[in-house]
Amino acid sequence: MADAMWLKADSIRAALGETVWYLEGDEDARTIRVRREIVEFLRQPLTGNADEATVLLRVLQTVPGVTSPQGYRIHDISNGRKAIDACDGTGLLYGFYAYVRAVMTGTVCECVAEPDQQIRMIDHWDQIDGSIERGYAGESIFFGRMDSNDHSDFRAFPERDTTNPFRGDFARLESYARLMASIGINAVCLNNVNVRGDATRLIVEPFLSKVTHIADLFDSFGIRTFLAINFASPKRLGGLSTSDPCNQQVRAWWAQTADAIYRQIPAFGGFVVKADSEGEPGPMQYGRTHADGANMLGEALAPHGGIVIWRAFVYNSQQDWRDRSTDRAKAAWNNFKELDGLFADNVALQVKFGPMDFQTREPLNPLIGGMKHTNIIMEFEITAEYLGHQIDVNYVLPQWLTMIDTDTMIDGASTDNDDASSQVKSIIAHRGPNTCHTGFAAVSNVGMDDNWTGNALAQANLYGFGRMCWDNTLNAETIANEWLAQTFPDASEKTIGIIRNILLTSNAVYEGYTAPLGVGFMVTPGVHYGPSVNGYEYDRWGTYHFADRDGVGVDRTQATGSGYVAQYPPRQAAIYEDVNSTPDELLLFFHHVGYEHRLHSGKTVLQHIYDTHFAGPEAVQGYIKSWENVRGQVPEAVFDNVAQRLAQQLDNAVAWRDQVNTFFYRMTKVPDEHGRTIYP
Ligand code: GCW
Repeated sequence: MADAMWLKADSIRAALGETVWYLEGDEDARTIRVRREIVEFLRQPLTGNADEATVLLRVLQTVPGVTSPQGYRIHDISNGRKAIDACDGTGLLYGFYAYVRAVMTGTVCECVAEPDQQIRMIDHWDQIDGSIERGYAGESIFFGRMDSNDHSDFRAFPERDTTNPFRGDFARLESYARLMASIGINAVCLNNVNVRGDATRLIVEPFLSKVTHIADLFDSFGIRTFLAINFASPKRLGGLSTSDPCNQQVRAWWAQTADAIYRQIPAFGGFVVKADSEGEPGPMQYGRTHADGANMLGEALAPHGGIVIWRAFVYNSQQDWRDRSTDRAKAAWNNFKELDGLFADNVALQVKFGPMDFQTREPLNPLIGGMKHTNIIMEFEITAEYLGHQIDVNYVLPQWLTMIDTDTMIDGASTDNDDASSQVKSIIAHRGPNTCHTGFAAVSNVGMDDNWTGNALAQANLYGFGRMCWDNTLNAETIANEWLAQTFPDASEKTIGIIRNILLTSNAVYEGYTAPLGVGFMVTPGVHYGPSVNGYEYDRWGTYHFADRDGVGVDRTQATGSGYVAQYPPRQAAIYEDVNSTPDELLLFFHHVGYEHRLHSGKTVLQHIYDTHFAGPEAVQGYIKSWENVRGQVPEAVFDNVAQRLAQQLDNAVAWRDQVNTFFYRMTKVPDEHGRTIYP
């Protein structure tokens, strides 16, 4: 039986006490869902008489302060009785979960709430064989055989039924949809953006009918279902001789395909597209632009209100390390900047937060802020591809929140970092041509594992992503506290404090013992777990650190380097151009410096590397010790799971420490100032 994550019906019921609910509103899918949540999920009394109720849920024509169908107001009416009011069933649903959260976290108060980001999306990289690209928590919750999750090697089922790749575990999917709706997620893409083989057929029958069942369920939770598509579908599925986006037959094929999808799934969200990227087909094969490709799909979806989410993760993945003229970091800008303003209103460009690829530390992708006339969705990765595979504990909210608070410094905005108008979160929410089609998306970290996320503590990132999308002002500690209170409702303050401390320090610890100072990619190639300092150094992916006996880092300045810095607005570019004003944590991303170079911290680069790599395993040992103190305080399965992962994490941190320290010691022959062991 899968753990309920942060919504535990028994605990919620106990906390709600003698609540009697009353529900008034049109019987749309969301209102019906609220009714079912009360009656079936919480098993609480629902009365037909408003006077008998202690909590009233009402869909009203107007609600003071509420302007969006997603918004709600919670307020006292009389004698401790509460009302949750909304103008739409969707807002009512969010208000219901907000009320539950408030009760569980002891924060019930009067409030009016509306989401800060319009699109709050989870992207699954799930494959129809049940495996998940970059998944670390078992098989897909959507695809695969009902009984297959015990086998990590899906190839053990050569006879898998390819006519029905769906797992069909609707109890699991309902729990998942509930969890997502409770944190405000309103869009989910079911399948991997690398759409290969039979996955291409998800948009047509017979698979489409199966998608319909999932989409209907999700719709009742206010979640729109998206599918990732293969750009070459007209050729591969439609039997056409081309997939050229300017070809009339191709356009007609997409229009008919969209019509057929919407006949089945009126609330279908649209398509997610990875095109001309890492070997996937796209419009450039036909000499067309990304805008041609995206707009052609936009045209097919527009009559139905659907949107195209076009990914900006496009770069030359066949680079030659000998060629120093190319810099992968420049690729997204070079591919997309000139298309700004050319995308249709119902197209959003999905841009990874950094210019490379979800590393532990990257600067902001300059397209965010740089694309002024394009709807932008900022992409995060909850699944811990480069962040420890949900083996190493890594609560990443502190870093995500720093990113969305970053001042893009566009449009000559003041140097005041609080200038909301040029902050990332504000740019995304307010600057696209159609702000309904902007927001945040993140790659899912869930699977069929009992605890959903491999490491139970990794649930906090999923929870935190949703909360961050809804309310851009929350801080990492508040989010952690919310998650802890709901996930461990019976734990003592001391236990909560221990886990909170692990969570809040974990991201810095992980960053510290992996690739230093923003240089990135010292991971084992392919799997991306564990150290391999030179693993990607001579590879084709454009991921180099250029360490030699004198120094390390990538010169991306205009003066002497790749010129990437010039993609930023002048004020930001000036900061990164100068080695002295570049923040320490990004130093090696922007500059190639000597090992003796002094950081703002006062340490040399080399000593910093030694120190953070010695500190990593020590911190993990500290986690292991303090985790011992929560034995008996959290469910045994959680205790064992985290204890086992921490032991693995220690091995990993030690491997990183020794390989990275030895690498730099061999380069420099300079010992650690504190005489700690570095293997020669
Ligand atoms: O970093 C890469 C990942 C791929 C992923 C790709 C992408 C889905 O290693 O696994 O493919 O990013 O974002 O498209």
